[in-house]
Amino acid sequence: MAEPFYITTAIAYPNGKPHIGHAYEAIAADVIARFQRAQGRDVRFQTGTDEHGLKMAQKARELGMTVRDLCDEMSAHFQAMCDALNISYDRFQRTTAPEHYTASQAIWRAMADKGDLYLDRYEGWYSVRDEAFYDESELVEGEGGVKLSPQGTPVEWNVEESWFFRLSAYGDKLLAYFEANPDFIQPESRRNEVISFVKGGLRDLSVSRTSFDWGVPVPDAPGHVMYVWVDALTNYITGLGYPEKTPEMEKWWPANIHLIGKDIVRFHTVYWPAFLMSADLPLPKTVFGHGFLLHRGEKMSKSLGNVVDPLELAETFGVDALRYFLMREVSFGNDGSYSAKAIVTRCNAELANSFGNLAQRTLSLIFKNLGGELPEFNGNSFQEEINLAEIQYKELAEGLIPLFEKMDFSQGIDCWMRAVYACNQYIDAQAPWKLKKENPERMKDVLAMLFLQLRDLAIAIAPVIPDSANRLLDQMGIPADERNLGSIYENTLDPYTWYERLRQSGFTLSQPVGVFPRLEM
Ligand code: ME8
Repeated sequence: MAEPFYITTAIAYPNGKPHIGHAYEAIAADVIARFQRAQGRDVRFQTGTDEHGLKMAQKARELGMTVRDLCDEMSAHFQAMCDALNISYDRFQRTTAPEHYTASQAIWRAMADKGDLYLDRYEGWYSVRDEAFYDESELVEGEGGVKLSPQGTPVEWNVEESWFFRLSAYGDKLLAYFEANPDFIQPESRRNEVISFVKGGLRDLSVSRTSFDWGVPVPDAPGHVMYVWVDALTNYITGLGYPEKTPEMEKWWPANIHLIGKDIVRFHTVYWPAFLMSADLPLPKTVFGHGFLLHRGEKMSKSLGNVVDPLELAETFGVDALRYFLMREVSFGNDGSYSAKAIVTRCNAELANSFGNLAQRTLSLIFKNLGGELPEFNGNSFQEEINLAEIQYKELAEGLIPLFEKMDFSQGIDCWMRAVYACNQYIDAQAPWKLKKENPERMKDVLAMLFLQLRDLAIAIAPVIPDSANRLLDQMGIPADERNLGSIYENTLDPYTWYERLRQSGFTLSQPVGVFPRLEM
């Protein structure tokens, strides 16, 4: 039975259209999901929208719409973005869905039954933009002495009756959990930040609001809606049928990865685990806080209005070019910068000129010189082939695959590029176009060797650029059920079986069609 692997993204606030930061997170999660599927795991991938809270209510008022209409309109844009970017999600969870009210109220009741909720008065600072409460000591001073949150957003003094969650009781349990599970918070730098935050002492958390009503009603407490983060975090189990003990809950929970941005690590590694402990539910295995995409060194956000439309970028340069660039250029976990020029330069150099050119040269030569018939493979008899096979194994099986498993995508793609370069060096050195006259038997060996390597290169990069890689593999006649990463190991041990099977099946190449167009500025 394939090992289950459950991955989630953060659910975005649909108070505007998605920006490139949202696209980045969805793409990264999709690369992980596709990579894990190609490793033979049974993957469930959930994303969605976070539709409650003051921020949504205020935005709707500003636009003169009902909140529900705003949610419906904007949530559809997020789902459309996922579809346009080829995001292979299994479920899109909206927090205004009826089943989500059931799940949120159930976790609330479980925390209440534990004795972790009590009624008191909240007095303190709140940032609507972050939907977060802050301690006086965390605030920073902005221009003209105004108080700002540590994220640089405005805060307001808030006084209201509120339910509190006994977060203070969970500090030691959380620290013990972090200690026992060193992979829980990634990357390492975020782990250290969280540990020192918890060590500094946790205060009880205000978890209900009475000053507005756009939220999940608190059970048995008229006038109170849940603090938006309580219901938002619960989305990860709503989709599995919580509170019922469903087969989905049994199979997929706890999640393998919550993929989120660095600004919301505290919510996922302190609040959420404490809620789960309180409700007697197991904790997710990993929370990975990725970095921010910066546009000319500036943070992008809907609220600041310097938003880049990811769909425009995808339309201009192609979905796979955008996906490749983001995973290649940004060291995963760190911040990264994007520009149109950088996308064009990177994709032209690596996809069009290196990999695309290798594929086009190899397949065209087989098509033109051999009528599209795959040549018999007698390779591995020459040192050149042995060397190339060794490089490929090192860069893909021992390079890209373990690096992608660790979510080190840029280094993994670096290995892949070295494997591509090695093939290009091989084709240049062997010059099969000359061998046609000089030594046609040798030409066949070289082209067969290149065909073998091309298959592995395409399978290895498919999680990043699924559409282009699959179009190439389609042209090469590689059956869909053979496009898994395990076949890269098998190929090295036994390159003949699949190749002979394909040859014997009578497959012939058609005129190859390039899949990596050169991009223009
Ligand atoms: O935080 N670069 O929603 P959100 C990279 N609803 N990632 C970015 C980014 C950028 N410039 N800007 C935002 C929320 N993100 C909550 C989440 S989860 C239970 C609730 C990331 O719409 C951000 O870090 O503000 C987060 O992971 C996601 O986009 C949604 O952000």
